[in-house]
Amino acid sequence: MELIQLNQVNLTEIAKQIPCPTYNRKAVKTGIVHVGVGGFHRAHQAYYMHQLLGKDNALDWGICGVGLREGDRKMYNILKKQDYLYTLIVQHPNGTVKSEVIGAIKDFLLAVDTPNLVIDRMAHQETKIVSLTITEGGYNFNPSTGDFNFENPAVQQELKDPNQPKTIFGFLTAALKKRRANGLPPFSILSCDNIQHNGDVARKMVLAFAQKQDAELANWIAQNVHFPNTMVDRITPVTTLEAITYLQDTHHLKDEWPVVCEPFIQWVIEDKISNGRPPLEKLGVQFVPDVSPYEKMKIRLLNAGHSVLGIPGAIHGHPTINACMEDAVFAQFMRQFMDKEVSLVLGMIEGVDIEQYKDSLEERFANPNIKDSVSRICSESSAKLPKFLIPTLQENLATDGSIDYATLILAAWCYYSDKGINENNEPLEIIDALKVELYQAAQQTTDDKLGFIRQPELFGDLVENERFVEKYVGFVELIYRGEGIRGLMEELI
Ligand code: CS2
Repeated sequence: MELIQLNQVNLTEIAKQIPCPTYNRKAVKTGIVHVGVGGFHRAHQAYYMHQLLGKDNALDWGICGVGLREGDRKMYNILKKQDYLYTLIVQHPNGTVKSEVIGAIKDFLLAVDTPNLVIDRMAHQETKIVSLTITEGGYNFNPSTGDFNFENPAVQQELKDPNQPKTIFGFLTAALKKRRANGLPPFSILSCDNIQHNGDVARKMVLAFAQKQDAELANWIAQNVHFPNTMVDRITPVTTLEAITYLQDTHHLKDEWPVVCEPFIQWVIEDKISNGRPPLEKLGVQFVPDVSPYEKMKIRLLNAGHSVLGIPGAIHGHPTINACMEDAVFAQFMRQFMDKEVSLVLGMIEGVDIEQYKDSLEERFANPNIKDSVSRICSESSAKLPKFLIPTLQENLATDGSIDYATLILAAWCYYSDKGINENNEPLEIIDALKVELYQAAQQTTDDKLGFIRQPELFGDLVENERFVEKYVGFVELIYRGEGIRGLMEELI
């Protein structure tokens, strides 16, 4: 049978096989401009908006995607060809697969091609929210000071010429300036990245940039723009050829970039969005006065737990997170890290059962149909571990708590960065903005066991802490002697 190309015209045909948008996409307005349309946005926020459009006919809340980087061109081309439609493939642990065509994205702009259209879209009166998934690195702060990094050449350029924005900061300020000039209220800026206090961080960075560019505008932003903190959650692996082939074989559907995800989904938003927001509470999104406990719990348990499996998993040769969970040593190591090193640091969270949360993470990580690659988890560890893992370690050092598990992971990260191959001599796929710096620092280990830790922007002053140093050096010696990471984990559990 011939394949059916995914696009608007073919939806009636496709709907015979897979649920498709039931709302009139033409009538949908663009209430949200979203920067950073990757797998996660498409599995999470866009899915929520899709449900809302279908459920309530809340037609104000369609999305215009924006790609800031040349690297977004592939997504742009494919989505454009498909009338911005794509398939979400939800993989349940028991093998049930539920696919659905998502229609919430209405349009997509590539900032490198049409910067002015991006500004106009953000400045349009229909736009109420600009949301972001620009990754931890996109916030452009110096990891050691937390201050805005004015050294960034793209930032320097756009400060010189505000009419040629390059980064998210240039675009947001240009659009806000335009709204202010046109007498329109600002949009809210909704960060959906895994950073603790993501809204506060976004606010600090936008204000620092705006202050340099136009002090009056900065003042207006400080007084009028809301930056709610949020906690977002849905495990979304990198799309593989398998997903594309699955749709072709099962539904005769040609979708060049579907998204695979787990059934679990969660979104907690600080309840302070100004100038209108979608009624997401109807879909179970939690609007709360303070997001901190939720985001801390998620980042310190889920995201850190992923790295605690992924880094040794990569070294040992486990390809995916579920393969790690099938290995009892890895599964127990991860759970004990959570029980012994994270739980105490987290303390009690009102209304949340942490034990139950940890149990649910075990189940989610073990989902055999997600096949989340350890290379995705290990990617950008230099942006992740200082936020996900190292604060837990520092807090345990301060209170004399257990540090064994987190320290072994840091020693393993050094080895991983240094060797570039796993214990079966297969090459590791290392994806990190600081790959070269990490490699160079790790290379010093033979002469200086603490060489890797002497990167203050990642490790702060850990190298000064005697208890940590003793433990770390011990683990480094054992790993470099070829003890095998799994054996070391086994000794701890
Ligand atoms: C992962 C996250 O790579 C990582 O850091 O832990 O992408 C994780 O899958 C999501 O935050 C889940 O919500």
